[in-house]
Amino acid sequence: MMITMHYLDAIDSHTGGEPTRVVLTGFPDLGSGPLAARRMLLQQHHDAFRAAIAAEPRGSDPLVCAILTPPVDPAALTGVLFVNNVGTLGMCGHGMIGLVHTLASLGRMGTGTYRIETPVGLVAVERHEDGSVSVENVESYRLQASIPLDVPGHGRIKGDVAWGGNWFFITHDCPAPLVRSNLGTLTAYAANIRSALGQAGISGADGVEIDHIELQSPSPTPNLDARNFVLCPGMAYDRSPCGTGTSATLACLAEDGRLPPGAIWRQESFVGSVFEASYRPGKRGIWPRIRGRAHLTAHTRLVIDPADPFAFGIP
Ligand code: PYC
Repeated sequence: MMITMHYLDAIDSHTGGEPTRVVLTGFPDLGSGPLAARRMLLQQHHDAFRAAIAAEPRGSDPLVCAILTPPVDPAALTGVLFVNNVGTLGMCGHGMIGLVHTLASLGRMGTGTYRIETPVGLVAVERHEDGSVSVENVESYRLQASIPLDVPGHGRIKGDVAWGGNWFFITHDCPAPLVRSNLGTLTAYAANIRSALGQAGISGADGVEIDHIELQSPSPTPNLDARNFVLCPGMAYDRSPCGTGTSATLACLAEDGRLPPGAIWRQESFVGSVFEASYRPGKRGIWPRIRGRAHLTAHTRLVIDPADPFAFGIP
């Protein structure tokens, strides 16, 4: 139980409109075990701190926080755990771009290639001369292709189950154009898909819940390959084109023979921001590479006041 004010230093940024908060100091110690174990430790013992930094009133629904933790492999620059308003993430593409931009702004990295540990594997990042960042994500693959799903109110749809560092259900069956005026309709539809997946017992590998739903459509913008709408686990939509969702999409495109290795895929987000993506073949699937750009928005000192009834979020 805290009896004095607690402070955490953080830097906020956004990547294609999607916010990231890099927590530099003040988060409870997560030990020195493998990052997957530290993720579990966080879930089991420090969930209140997660809510304090990521959820309202200090955070917001779309915000992803990047908690720095020492790497296991000394060759890696750092370890990172990503959390949001409702829990933890395996990986986060927009968040990784925000993290690299933030560390560069602090002088902790220059241009060139670095490795960063996540609970789902090692990620290679490259900061380019122009300030953009490439992320070579964890190996991504499609688990199930074109599976039918009955969605109440919509009938039978089809979609792919794919891994891009998080689990995705990706469908081209959209109830309305992917434009902002349809936000309510798209959110309700994607939420229905998520419940229908649960009810039908459709999951990622090892029974892990599919907690990200990606709607894909052609982009109305010339020279862009597709536009998406990604519903994140906490019911917010991703303002960025979603790095892990784009990775999962690439895995499906590769398997369908629709995108050759090395070719550029320009993925547009729901708000019009763009990631450039490509891949090299892997053993099980593909190794995706996502390029985007982040911008700083704040240097913040978060305060947790023990007298605040909402110090650890709004229950
Ligand atoms: O960019 O991978 C991503 C992501 C996941 C959730 C929000 N953004």
